[in-house]
Amino acid sequence: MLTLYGVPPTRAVRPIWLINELGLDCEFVSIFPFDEDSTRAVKAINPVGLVPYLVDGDITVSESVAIMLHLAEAHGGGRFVPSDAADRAAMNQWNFFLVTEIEQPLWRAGLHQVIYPEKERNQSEIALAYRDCRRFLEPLEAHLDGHEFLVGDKPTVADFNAAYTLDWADSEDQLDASPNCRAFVERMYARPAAPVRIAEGLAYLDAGQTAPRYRRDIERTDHQ
Ligand SMILES: N[C@@H](CCC(=O)N[C@@H](CS)C(=O)NCC(=O)O)C(=O)O
Repeated sequence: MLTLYGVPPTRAVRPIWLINELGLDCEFVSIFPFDEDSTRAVKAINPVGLVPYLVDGDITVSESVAIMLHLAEAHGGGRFVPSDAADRAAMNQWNFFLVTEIEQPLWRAGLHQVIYPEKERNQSEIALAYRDCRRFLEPLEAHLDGHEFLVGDKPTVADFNAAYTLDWADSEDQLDASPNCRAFVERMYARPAAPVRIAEGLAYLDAGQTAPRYRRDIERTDHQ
């Protein structure tokens, strides 16, 4: 039995997407460390003190992309992780690139926008972080020119990671000069198993609700 701690639209979306795609049975525990009590609760579950966090029998995994890789490798039956060594290296290259060069500047901007105490926030840090993010969107934009997926002709873990990370960039208005990245996000989120997008998930959180796992749940609700 799988248990995933975390809540959309945080980085928990990455493993949720894999769980949806693979049709895995999983218990979801909504937990979001937004105050001292919930931070303590997260620490009690995961010594690293972060969610998302996966419990898979005796195996526990922290770090959203590591959780995705574990899900695909342990439960994917060969889906989403290429067997070819060169393709696997390319997938891992994109996975690390996405979290270190695209996500980290977005996170840095977010820390100075809303997370740090007001007196510690620095507007110039936000501008620099966005500049760093846009610099590394350029090679991704070029790579996606004519490529449906990041590696080969089938989706890998890197594509789900990229779609979430680029949706984050889009929600921060950083994709205006990256039409290929934007089209990629739209394509990936059109998949039936796609999770909630960041803007939609935030709207749920603002309303004090937990977003559904599937984007199509939202579409169904919208049409009711
Ligand atoms: N690199 C981690 C980052 C996860 C992360 O920062 N999670 C936040 C929630 S969105 C958290 O648990 N924060 C707890 C804290 O900072 O105390 C991942 O990708 O899983």
